[in-house]
Amino acid sequence: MTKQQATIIVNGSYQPAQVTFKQGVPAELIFKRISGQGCLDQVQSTDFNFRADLPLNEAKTFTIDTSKPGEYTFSCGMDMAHGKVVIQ
Ligand SMILES: [Cu+2]
Repeated sequence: MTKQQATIIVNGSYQPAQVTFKQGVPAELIFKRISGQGCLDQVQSTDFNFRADLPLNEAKTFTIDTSKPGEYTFSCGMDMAHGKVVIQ
């Protein structure tokens, strides 16, 4: 079974703001912040239990549990900008 990956560019917003993974296939969600725009220097998800700084121009990778289908959210550190992970 291959690994799936999705990269989200953080550039004042999440681009894209929604990614989709297949259920049951190991997944990595990668954030790369390329500008100081907005308040997106931290990313967090209570659904996936992560919170981390996003250093400028560095890829930050999170392993995602894809065992349960559904819609999961992440946001900036202040919960103002939002994104979604769909597992199906
Ligand atoms: Cu924010």
